[in-house]
Parts: sequence; C-alpha cells; structure tokens
Amino acid sequence: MATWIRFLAVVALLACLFPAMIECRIRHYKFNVVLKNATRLCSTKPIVTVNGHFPGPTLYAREDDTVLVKVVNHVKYNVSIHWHGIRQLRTGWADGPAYITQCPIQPGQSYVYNFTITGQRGTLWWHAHILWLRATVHGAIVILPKLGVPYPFPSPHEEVVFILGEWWKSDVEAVINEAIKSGLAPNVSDAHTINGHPGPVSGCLSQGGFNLQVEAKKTYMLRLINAALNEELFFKIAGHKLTVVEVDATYVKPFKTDTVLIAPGQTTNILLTADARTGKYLVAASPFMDSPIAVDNVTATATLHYSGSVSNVATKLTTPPPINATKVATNFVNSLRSLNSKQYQANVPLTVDRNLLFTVGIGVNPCSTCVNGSRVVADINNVSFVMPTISLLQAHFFNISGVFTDDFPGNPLNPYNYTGVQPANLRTMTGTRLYRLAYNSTVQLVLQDTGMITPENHPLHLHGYNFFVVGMGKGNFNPKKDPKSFNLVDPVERNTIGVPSGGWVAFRFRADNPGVWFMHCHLEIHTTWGLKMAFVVDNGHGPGESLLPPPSDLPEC
Ligand SMILES: *[C@@H]1O[C@H](CO)[C@@H](O)[C@H](O)[C@H]1NC(C)=O
Ligand SMILES: *[C@@H]1O[C@H](CO)[C@@H](O)[C@H](O)[C@H]1NC(C)=O
Ligand SMILES: *[C@@H]1O[C@H](CO)[C@@H](O)[C@H](O)[C@H]1NC(C)=O
Ligand SMILES: *[C@@H]1O[C@H](CO)[C@@H](O)[C@H](O)[C@H]1NC(C)=O
Ligand SMILES: *[C@@H]1O[C@H](CO)[C@@H](O)[C@H](O)[C@H]1NC(C)=O
Ligand SMILES: *[C@@H]1O[C@H](CO)[C@@H](O)[C@H](O)[C@H]1NC(C)=O
Ligand SMILES: *[C@@H]1O[C@H](CO)[C@@H](O)[C@H](O)[C@H]1NC(C)=O
Ligand SMILES: *[C@@H]1O[C@H](CO)[C@@H](O)[C@H](O)[C@H]1NC(C)=O
Ligand SMILES: *[C@@H]1O[C@H](CO)[C@@H](O)[C@H](O)[C@H]1NC(C)=O
Ligand SMILES: *[C@@H]1O[C@H](CO)[C@@H](O)[C@H](O)[C@H]1NC(C)=O
Ligand SMILES: *[C@@H]1O[C@H](CO)[C@@H](O)[C@H](O)[C@H]1NC(C)=O
Ligand SMILES: [Cu+2]
Repeated sequence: MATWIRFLAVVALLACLFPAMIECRIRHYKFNVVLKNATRLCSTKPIVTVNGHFPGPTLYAREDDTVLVKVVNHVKYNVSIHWHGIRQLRTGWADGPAYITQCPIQPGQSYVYNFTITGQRGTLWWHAHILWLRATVHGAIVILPKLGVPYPFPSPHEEVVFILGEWWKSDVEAVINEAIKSGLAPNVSDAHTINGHPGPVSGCLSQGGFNLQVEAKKTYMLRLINAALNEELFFKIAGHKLTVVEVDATYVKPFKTDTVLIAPGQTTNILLTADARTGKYLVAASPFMDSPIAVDNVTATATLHYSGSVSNVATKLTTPPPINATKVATNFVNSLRSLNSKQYQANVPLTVDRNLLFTVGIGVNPCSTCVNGSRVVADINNVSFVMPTISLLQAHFFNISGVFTDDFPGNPLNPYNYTGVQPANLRTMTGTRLYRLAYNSTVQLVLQDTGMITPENHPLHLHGYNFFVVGMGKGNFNPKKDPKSFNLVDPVERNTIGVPSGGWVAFRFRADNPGVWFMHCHLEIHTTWGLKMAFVVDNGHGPGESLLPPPSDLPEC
C-alpha cells in the first residue's frame, strides 16, 4: 500500500515536471544558474544561463497552480529571478528584484521561489533582476487557463513561444560597467534575436535562424515576449495579418494588424493563420526609437515555412517600419482594449483616493571621475533612486529603520513645462524614498515624460499589480481637461506601459496587494541610472489582507 502511494506520488511529481495537460496543482522546477558557451551566436564567450539554455526553459502552469522554483547559483555573480507580471498576492518574498524584495542569491546558495498564480492566464516571463544578467537569463511563463476553461477565441492548432532578445558580442557586465565608469551611455548591442537566433547577421552567416513550420490553413498562437534590455521592437511577418488576443496575461478585444509593437517587459499573444500561398515568409523584429538616441538598428529575422514547400524556395520578404515610425507605434497602442466580457471584466477603479503625477526622464549629475566630469542619470519626480544594502521588503516587515523613507513626492516639487524648453539645471536628487499606500486604496498615476536632454519613450513596469491604462497624450498632462476623455470602461490592463516620447500616460489600480513593489523603466540602462522607485502598501485588517511571513530560506545580505 505504502509503496503504491509512494509510486503515485512519484508519478504525480514527474507529471508536474512536464508541460502535460495534466491536472497538477503544484509545479516544481529547478533552475541551475550556470555558464554556457554561446557558440550559436558567433562567439565562444561564456554567458550566464538557466540550465545551460538561451533563452531559458519555459515555465508551464495553470491558473490557480502553486509554482515552486528552486534556483541554485553556480556562477560568480549574485543572482535573483523575477517572475514578471505574476501578481504575487501577499507573497512579495517571491517577486525577485534584488535589494527590493530579497537579498541576492549569492554564489553557491539557493532559494525556492514559492508563489500561486491567481486570476491570471496567458503569457508572462521570468528574468534575472540584478546587474544586466537578464540579457541572457530569461524565459517564458505560459499560464494555461483552468482545466476545461477554453480561450475566449478559437483554440489554435499549436502554440509557439517567440522570445525577442538583444545580444552583445562583449560580456554585458563589461558593457554596463564601462558605462557606469565613464558616466556616458553604454555601447549599443550587436544584434537582436528571435528565440536565441539573430538570423543572418554580418560575420555570423552560417548559423541560420529560428524556423516555424506551419501547415496551410491552420491557426497558430505566437506567445511574443520582448526580453531585450533597451529596445522597443516592431514585429512583422511577411504576407500575414496578425490578430492580437492578449497582452501581459490579460485578454484583449481581438484586432488585426500588420505590425506589433512590443516594449521590453511586455508580452503579446497573437493568432496567425497560415492562409497565404505555400512558401517561406520572413519574420522580422526591428527597433522602434523616435528620439535622437543611438540604438542597435539590426533587424532580427526568422522564417515561417509552410509544410510541403521546397526548402530552397525564395523567402518572401517584408519591410520593417522605419525606426522612427511613431504613427505605427501609436496606432498599435491605441488599438488595445480590455476584452471586458462577462467572464473577464475590466474592474477599473471609478473613484480615486490618491492622485499622483510622476515625471520620468534623464538628468546629469556631477562626477569627478567620469569622462565629462558628469554622469548621465535618470529619475522619477527628480529622485534618482539609490539601491539599499538590504531588501526594502525585509526593512518593511521587520521594522528596520534607516533603510528607506516613505516621503517619495506624489507630485513634482518644482512644476515646470516638462515638455517645453528644458531647464538650465539638469541635476537630480538622490534617495531611497518610497510612496506609502493604504490597503485597498485606489490610485491614479500619471507618468509624464520630460524633455530633459531629449524626450524619450519609457516603458514603465509596476511589480505586484496590473493597472488599467485610462489615458495617454502628447505634451503636458492637463489635470482639468484630460481626465474628461479617460476610458473607464474597457481600458487595456497590463503591467508595463510605454510613456510616449514627449507625452504622458495615466493608469489606475487598486492597492490590494500588501508589500513593497518596485516600479521602474524597463529599459535596463534607465533603471541602472536611477529611473526607479517603490510603493510600500500597508497590510489591511481582515484575514488574507497581510503580507505573509518570509520563507526560512530567504537569502541574507
Ligand atoms: C567554452 O569554450 C572554451 C573554448 O572552446 C573552453 O575553453 C571552455 O572550457 C568552454 N566553457 C564552457 C563553460 O563550456
Ligand atoms: C509555499 O508557501 C505556502 C504559503 O503561501 C506554504 O503553505 C507552503 O508550505 C510553501 N511551500 C514550500 C514548499 O515551501
Ligand atoms: C564599446 O565600444 C568601443 C568602441 O567601439 C570599444 O572600444 C569598447 O571596447 C566597447 N566596450 C565593450 C565593453 O565592449
Ligand atoms: C544603422 O546604424 C549604423 C550606425 O549608426 C548606420 O551606419 C547604418 O546605416 C544604419 N543602418 C540602417 C539599416 O539604418
Ligand atoms: C524618420 O527618419 C527619417 C530618416 O532620418 C526622416 O527622413 C524622417 O523625416 C523621420 N520621420 C519622422 C516621422 O520623424
Ligand atoms: C561628453 O563629452 C563629449 C566629448 O567632449 C561630448 O561630445 C558629449 O556631448 C558629452 N556628453 C555629455 C552627456 O555631456
Ligand atoms: C512592526 O511594527 C508593526 C507596527 O508597529 C507591528 O505591528 C509589527 O508586529 C512589527 N513587526 C515586527 C516583525 O516587529
Ligand atoms: C510648454 O512648452 C511648449 C513648447 O515650447 C509650448 O508649446 C507650450 O505652450 C508650453 N506649455 C505651457 C503650459 O507653457
Ligand atoms: C532636482 O533636484 C536638484 C537637486 O536638489 C535641483 O538642483 C533641481 O533644481 C531639481 N530639479 C527639478 C526639476 O526639480
Ligand atoms: C476594497 O474597496 C472596495 C470599494 O470600496 C470594496 O468594495 C471592497 O470590499 C474593499 N475590499 C476590502 C478587502 O476591503
Ligand atoms: C553579493 O551580495 C552580497 C549581499 O548583498 C554582497 O555583500 C556582495 O558584495 C555581493 N557580491 C558581489 C560580487 O557583488
Ligand atoms: Cu526609460
């Protein structure tokens, strides 16, 4: 009898290790962080990976599953992993940003991330959340709907993860260290990648690219993830329309488009019907940048290959949008609406307890050892965030004073014409300042780009929450006029949103998840420069309204 129980337990455990469509409430994963030679990318330098794979393994789960990931650090760097977009209700200890919710997992150490997926289904992703390791330490999270619950669109014949990345021939840590030292912008990357392949990049011709084999007339769901460090990307497939059905693990009203825009941190599910003539079609990922800022302009390519067509047939090409195609980007963003069906409602907060306006932008501070005697920095409301030396969540939970203050300005201290003539003084303040929110309070946050140095699109990511994007516009936000045109019915719900270059975006959320939650630009260089802050959300009163205590293996600093 006991043997049988043990046997069944082993079978259940094994089943949970595979993406099988098996009812399984606890998913176990083991992530070994190891070095791996990256020969596929025309370089023999070792890169940091999970389990030797680039991109890393896909984590499969179902809505309501508990996920346990044991991360073991076998490299010389400190490591932590973030489960990007997972709500982490009351489990901030498993969120992952180093020095925000945990101390790093040091070389030779391990940590078990333990979280339950509640009220979410779709595509998210995981990535390292320390240094610039996420360049190669990332992978998909596929959350299937509860067993027996269909998608709110025709079920695809097959589902395929498409991870877009950004690749440096040099060691990425050397690239960012060099930039920190000089105070200037880092070298741009050498290529973009689709599922780890750059496609035919000059000097790297032999390796080919990612190929998706399709059968004519069948429909495929592409789970698109932008894992690039610093670049928003356009995604196109020659000769095919794409139907967008979900972003950031929330369903949207389906719409057709030629081109998808996807910012670092964002995910987008698209349906692709193989309804063109049999043959081979180019898949292209190219950068979007509508400011005078140097980016890597190399288009990554892959192919769509119809079964039955000869392998040497000419690939039908596509022209990516120009790099500065603001109109294409804006059209895409403006097409996104929550599905807002009976089953998947958009619960937009209709009243607001906290009205916040945060400016986001670049600044310049003195630096005697830097190349120009100054360093480029970035800020929110003129505060360039300084990382603490123990995690903010520990300081909050254990009442450790002196780690942070909760006086982050809810509005700019010195209002000015943010998108007009830039002020003569480009300096910022530094500090580890948080904004405190009462449990269950409703927040409206307007993110306002500034023209300091140059206006730029900033994809801001909020941890621990989804928010509803109620409005967006050019120039300065007008608190009297602009709220009148807010969409409070079916705004898109997501966790990462691009603040338009020289414009603003407004979103709302309910602070129903106690803990400390990071908010930052998902352009890694801007995060490094200080474009980040955190909210501290107090516990509520009832059961289930408090942050859980930390697990016993929480890393120490
Ligand atoms: C990577 O390749 C180099 C040269 O071929 C070799 O010396 C090194 O041991 C390899 N490293 C790993 C981690 O496989
Ligand atoms: C995971 O966390 C839950 C509480 O949220 C706890 O009950 C459970 O024991 C934890 N599992 C492991 C393996 O630590
Ligand atoms: C950055 O680019 C410069 C100029 O091409 C080069 O000299 C330098 O070595 C690069 N830095 C790194 C870390 O690759
Ligand atoms: C990409 O940028 C490089 C360097 O700025 C430039 O020489 C090249 O013409 C650009 N290529 C394209 C396709 O825009
Ligand atoms: C985009 O860049 C091209 C080439 O630099 C320029 O000719 C064009 O005017 C720009 N378009 C927009 C909309 O700024
Ligand atoms: C730094 O100095 C270089 C050369 O002197 C100049 O071209 C550049 O604009 C300066 N950058 C900043 C951010 O001040
Ligand atoms: C921290 O302070 C709060 C409020 O004073 C208290 O309720 C809580 O028990 C304290 N926590 C610890 C771990 O001391
Ligand atoms: C801000 O500056 C812009 C550009 O110079 C100008 O068009 C706008 O009228 C100014 N706004 C305010 C409120 O002064
Ligand atoms: C930002 O803070 C710095 C340092 O206190 C100050 O010099 C500067 O005027 C401030 N800028 C704005 C726009 O508030
Ligand atoms: C949060 O606030 C909403 C609206 O006021 C209320 O309906 C809900 O019951 C509150 N939830 C909790 C857990 O207090
Ligand atoms: C790793 O993290 C620990 C704890 O914060 C810190 O003391 C140590 O200096 C870090 N190691 C490296 C190589 O940065
Ligand atoms: Cu930014």
